[in-house]
Amino acid sequence: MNEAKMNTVEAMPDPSRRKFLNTAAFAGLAGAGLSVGLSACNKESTPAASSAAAPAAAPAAAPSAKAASSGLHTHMAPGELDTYYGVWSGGHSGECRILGLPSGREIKRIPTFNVDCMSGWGITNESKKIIGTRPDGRLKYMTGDTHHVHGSYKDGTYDGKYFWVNDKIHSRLARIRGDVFECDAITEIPNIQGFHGIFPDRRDPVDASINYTTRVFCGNEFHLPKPNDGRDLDEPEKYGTLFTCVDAETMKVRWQVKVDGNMDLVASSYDGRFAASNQYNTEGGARYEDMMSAEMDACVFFDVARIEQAIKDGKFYTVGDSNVPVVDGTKAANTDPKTALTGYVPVPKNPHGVNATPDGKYFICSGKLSPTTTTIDLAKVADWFDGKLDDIRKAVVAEVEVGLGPLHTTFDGRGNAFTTLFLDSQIVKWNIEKAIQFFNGDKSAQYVVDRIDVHYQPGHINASMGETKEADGQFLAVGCKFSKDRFLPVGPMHPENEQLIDIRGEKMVLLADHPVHPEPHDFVIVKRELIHTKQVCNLDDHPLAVKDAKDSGVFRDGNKVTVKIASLAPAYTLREFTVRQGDEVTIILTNLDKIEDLTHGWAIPQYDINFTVNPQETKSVTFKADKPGVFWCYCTHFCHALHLEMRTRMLVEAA
Ligand SMILES: [Cu+2]
Repeated sequence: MNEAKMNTVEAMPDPSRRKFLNTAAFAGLAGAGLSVGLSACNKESTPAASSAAAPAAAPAAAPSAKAASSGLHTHMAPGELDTYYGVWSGGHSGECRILGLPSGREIKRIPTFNVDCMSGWGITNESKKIIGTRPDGRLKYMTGDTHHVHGSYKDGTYDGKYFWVNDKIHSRLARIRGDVFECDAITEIPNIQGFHGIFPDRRDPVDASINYTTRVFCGNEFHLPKPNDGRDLDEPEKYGTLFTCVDAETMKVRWQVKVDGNMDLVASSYDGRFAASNQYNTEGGARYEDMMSAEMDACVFFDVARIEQAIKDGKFYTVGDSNVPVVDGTKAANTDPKTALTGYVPVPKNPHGVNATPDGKYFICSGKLSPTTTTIDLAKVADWFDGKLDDIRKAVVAEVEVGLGPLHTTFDGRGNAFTTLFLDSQIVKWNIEKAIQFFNGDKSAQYVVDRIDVHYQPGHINASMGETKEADGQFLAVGCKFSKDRFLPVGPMHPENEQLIDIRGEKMVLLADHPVHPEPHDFVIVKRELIHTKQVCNLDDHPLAVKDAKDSGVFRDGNKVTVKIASLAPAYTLREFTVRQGDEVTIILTNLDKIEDLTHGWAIPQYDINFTVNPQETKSVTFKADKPGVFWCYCTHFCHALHLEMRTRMLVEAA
């Protein structure tokens, strides 16, 4: 597998900094007795020291604390706006975030799979309907784990319409509207666990006139019994994984494909023909030790048009009580390329990450447990599916060593790739065409262009517009999983460190560290011209809107009481309202203010209610008035000089 030899242009980095490397990262692997694939270019044998460091007094300056000056404008003067939006996941916080870049300032949090008491997400009826409820009205899930954020495309670049993010815990896909940066739909995918990577398609594989996103592809890591209803509990050989396609507009699950192994990250081709996912655990192991014996796993390609034709032809089955059509995409069932729905391109070893180059030619997989990146030529993959290439492995046009623990790759649009090296705590910049030359036998081809230390243990990486054909090669952000000594110590929980790197020149320049609340996984960087937001809501978007102050009042139907209220700074339209103990109360609050940035809040003490309403927005809550007494409902969001006076008495008469 290692035709290539390490090809380095730079000496070892500052050894004083290296002492922070590989403690946590290597400790886990060493504990598992693993040395797989990690020897080829191990330049330093840092012992697996305990990550429990000495008590954290305020540290001296971190080893490479000197600010780099590359000329890239990252410090926004007061009032100055950023030139890019960063759309960030928030990991097991369950949320998403919007950053301004290149400053790195966090502008907004988007509650998604979490409950957020600022906005009322998970508290209002409208948000509960999106998240999903149990028969008793409680939220179906209170937790979520967002990993991957990707935007909708038109003509190979972002159209700013939607962003999608996965929830790994409960196998859900959420959609975020690009015009308000709020979640508007969540879909739970049936019969899978460990829903990991996602990627939207970039154009339609069948209808050439559709040059925008209509599908979102979803990878699936964990093997499960099918269906997972108590059968086959400890018979892992009967478990399986399903690759899923969700409709971008309706958010309904369109189809699933049974596959071998675990599907991790996802990419889609610019021509719309292929989706692909890096696959590990070819072994199909249910136990940790069983997942790493094979030297080769795969990058699995899905021929989207063929899959959809097979479903039209009735060649599908369903699983359990799901009515989603499932086709067989296992390797054994797809041996004839001319009819194959899937193609398994062998890649070493437990690969992680698959990324499409901005020119649309290649997908790049990282080795994770192999120090290599694998460059796959999409035209050759198409040749295999068309019966013109005898061995799909021949679609690999480069497989070169780049460093230890390669995970994710981004691009500058000038032919260079930037790959995170988790174990080396570095980013390696390498030239794709030179790597192909080197792999073809030209051992003088210097494909590694530069390396830079990051702090510490990087996961995802993305360059400005790097996932589009408009990759502009200005800067990249890298999500470092450990911040260690980079920020003031705040106790045992450390933030993560998002670092910003100038990639305009030959050499990368580290520009900034930013602490982030754990734990963002992935992000995209979108130039601001592509995002068009609405700053004031539309009154007509909510059917229950209280459109006129005169419509306010208390409306009783048996023990169901609807309280209609409007807010108009600095007062609510009702000064007080009365309900009875035992009533089911629905409060509908419309913010009639039309001025941008004039948001109001609504909190009810002891009833555990708080939410905000933006200008011209309507939200509602429903609760049982189970406690008699006086409850001052007040505005929680500063709105006016008389904000503190903005309140209403809820009188609950004892039964
Ligand atoms: Cu107010």
